[in-house]
Amino acid sequence: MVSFGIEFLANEPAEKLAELVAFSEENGLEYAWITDHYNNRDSFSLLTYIAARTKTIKLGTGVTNPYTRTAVQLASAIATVNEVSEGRAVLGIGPGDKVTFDSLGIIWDKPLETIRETVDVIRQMQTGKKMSYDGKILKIKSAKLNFGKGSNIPPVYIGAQGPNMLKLAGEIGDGALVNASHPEDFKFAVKLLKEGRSGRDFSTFDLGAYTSFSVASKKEDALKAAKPVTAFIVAGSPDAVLKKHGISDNDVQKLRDAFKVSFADAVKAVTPEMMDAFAICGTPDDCIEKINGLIKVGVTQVVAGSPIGPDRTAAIKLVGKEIIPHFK
Ligand code: F42
Repeated sequence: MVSFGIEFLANEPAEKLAELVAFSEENGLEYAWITDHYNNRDSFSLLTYIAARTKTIKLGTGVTNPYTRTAVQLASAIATVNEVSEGRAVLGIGPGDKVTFDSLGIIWDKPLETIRETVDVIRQMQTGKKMSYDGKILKIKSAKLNFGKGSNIPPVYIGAQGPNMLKLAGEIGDGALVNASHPEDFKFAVKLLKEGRSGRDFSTFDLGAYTSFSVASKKEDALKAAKPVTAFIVAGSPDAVLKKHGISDNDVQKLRDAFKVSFADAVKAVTPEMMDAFAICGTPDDCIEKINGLIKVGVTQVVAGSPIGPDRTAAIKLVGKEIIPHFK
């Protein structure tokens, strides 16, 4: 059974995002993921505001990191969202990225161990009991949340791409959010996630495809909206990933050179192979076909990420009316 989520960047006012998430809820989406970048609005504040404006949709950080907030602060923040949303919070957490932390003067060290220990501390804190922690990285003499009944501990999803992070996600996560839109990427991810799970039951693990998604009644409109996002993904992807998707060096070089001239030129250099590799895009039927390919390799949640469609509300409606019913 596949569930549907939607991603919103935290770069819009809370009121606007609350409206969009409530509309997503009305259209049958089950998860709303709010991105977390220090220079955008605070993800947890937005989730708390959205929680008060919605009833059933689950609300997650998509994804926070263990460096810009301490583990105990993350524990309090997600427990607050959980309290306001009456148990709908989900903690999405990933290692963040070195470039950002370098510019902030934050030492981005041992991301694997840091994620492992941060998740451990957050889970212990959610019990509401007094705790101490003597990890390789985190040392906590005594900590206790003064609220939260410890009854329902928010699930933890790991934002992961690299092999070691994927293994760790399989080992400690209730789910994972993998930034990819193509079955080939998920075949790779599932193998590592299962390795991390090492024999434990994988059937309850929720593997989220955090996709670049664009749906419209006319394919060309969906394509037009998706190409700019794909141009960025290709420009920033390691060569090995591009090779794996059979994208020619020549096409990649053309796009990278075009970026130096103008963004419009780079968008023009996006090829159909690039769109196929890095986006779920087209009419509802086109998207259904791609989603079937993801389900076949083990994806259990499809997250509609930017741009969602040329017209976001029309796209959310198409997801609700024509795509989700196909999978029920
Ligand atoms: N990042 C954000 O900051 N904000 C977001 O809103 C966000 C959303 C998001 C959604 C889905 C998703 O999948 C990722 C998302 N990200 C977001 C990005 C995320 O935070 C990470 O940057 C992204 O997942 C890439 O991280 P990664 O999975 O590739 O892991 C990094 C750390 C990596 O390099 N991993 C390698 C690996 O094999 O997994 C090496 C890791 C490793 O082995 N490290 C060793 C260790 O001990 O930690 C140390 C190695 C050494 O000696 O330095």
